[in-house]
Amino acid sequence: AAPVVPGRGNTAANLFQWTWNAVAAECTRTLGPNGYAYVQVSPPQEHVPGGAWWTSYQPVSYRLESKLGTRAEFAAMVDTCGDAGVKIIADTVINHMAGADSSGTGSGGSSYGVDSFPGLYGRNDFNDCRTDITNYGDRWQVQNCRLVSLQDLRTGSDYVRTKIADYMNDLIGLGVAGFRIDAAKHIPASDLEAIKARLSDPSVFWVHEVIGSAGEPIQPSEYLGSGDSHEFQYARNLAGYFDGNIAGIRGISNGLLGSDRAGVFVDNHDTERDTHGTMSYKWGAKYVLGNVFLLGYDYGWPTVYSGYKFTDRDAGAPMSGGRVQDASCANGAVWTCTHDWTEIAGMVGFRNTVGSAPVTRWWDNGANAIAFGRGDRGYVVVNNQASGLNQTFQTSLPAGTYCDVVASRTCAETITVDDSGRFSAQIPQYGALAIHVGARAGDVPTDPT
Ligand code: AAO
Repeated sequence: AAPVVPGRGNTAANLFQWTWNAVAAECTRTLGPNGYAYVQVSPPQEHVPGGAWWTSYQPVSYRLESKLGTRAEFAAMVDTCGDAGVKIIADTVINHMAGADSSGTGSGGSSYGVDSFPGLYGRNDFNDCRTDITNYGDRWQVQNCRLVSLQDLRTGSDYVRTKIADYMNDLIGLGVAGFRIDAAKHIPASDLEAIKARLSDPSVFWVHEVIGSAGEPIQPSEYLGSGDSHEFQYARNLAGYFDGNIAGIRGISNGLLGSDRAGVFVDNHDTERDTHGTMSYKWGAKYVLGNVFLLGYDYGWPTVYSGYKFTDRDAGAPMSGGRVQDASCANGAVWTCTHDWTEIAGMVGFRNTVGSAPVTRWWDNGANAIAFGRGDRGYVVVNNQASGLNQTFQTSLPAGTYCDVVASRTCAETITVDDSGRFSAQIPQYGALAIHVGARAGDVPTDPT
């Protein structure tokens, strides 16, 4: 898991395709106040031109000049977010460069083409296999051939390792605290370990994007030598429970990575678009409940995904003049702003308060409603039913009047826990409730200003 920041936990928000200026503003406006410890940003390096979101995943050079902002803007974002208590995790694309199907001028003015990244990489810096991966059952092919025609870097070479380490060291020098390693499955684990050893801070946090899939030879567990791995099966399991019934959701992590090594999310930018059997914002109320569970339960290191609305899989965020327009949560027609939904912001605070307290006092109705405590620190109820739930719950909480942090930010709804730790509540259909010792009536302002 990403290192815990005292008083703030380690929850991350992933602001997909947000510009550096917009991320900076959001750190101050919502991410810091909501209690996030990290924000994952889209790849910052120079990339191929075009309006699709995925140009971010075709590097042209390691200059920090992109549709998301300039180097100076990136540096300013790191500082502004740092002041708000939020550290940066950079999505880094180091498996490959641009696709072999295009050539031209990148977002920072560098020219590029097949085997040609002047001053950086030439033909010898790419693997000899020059065809596309067709069989994920073939380890050699997955790690030596091209992922969707992307020119595959020879990460076994000293020179390529140095260039990648230089890039990551540049980001560390700017204050970046962690990295998502894109397409890690396509790089031998030993190459990644060798690259990490060259960093100015070899203990910096890494999480590998390795889409675990039954029957494939390369699995997320193989990468634990250089960091954590994302656990895609968690997201698939989560969707399966919420689509069916959640009474058995305590088994969600059976057979998965250990909790301390698993990066978990309800969705990410790939899974919300491609067929992965996961939830997305298009699921509505169940998606909110999935996020409540993600943040309330004690498995894995959670990242809340926040992107933009789309119908066309390839469509990028709105652009003007070669740059993505600054995201704004006021523009709800475009940006989902999941990270600032009342329920989710409330659960980030919940997670920060309960910390590592174990799951206790489990309750379920054998169908589609569950509840559990986190030691004597908090209690959550999730009702995945099309009807309301009226129930009395036994908690380990001290008696008192608590704010339902899912219902409001202003303690507009309270829950009274009696001397024996019980409370009764009515939870709406497809609704949730969460209380914790960090938000009792009187603790939080009831006036939003
Ligand atoms: C674009 C165009 C291409 C063009 C290329 C070059 O779309 O037509 O050839 O440019 O000009 C993103 C986009 C791509 C885009 C690319 C470059 O998604 O559309 O290509 O940028 O601009 C594999 C990798 C995984 C990768 C994923 C997309 O293993 O690393 O494909 N994700 C990352 C990023 C992603 C990005 C890249 C990598 C490239 O997050 O956004 O691509 O930088 C199975 C395998 C997986 C495999 C998937 C998809 O997964 O196990 O390893 O992921 O297939 O091929 C169930 C199954 C599971 C299956 C999954 C998905 O969950 O259990 O096994 O479904 O089907």
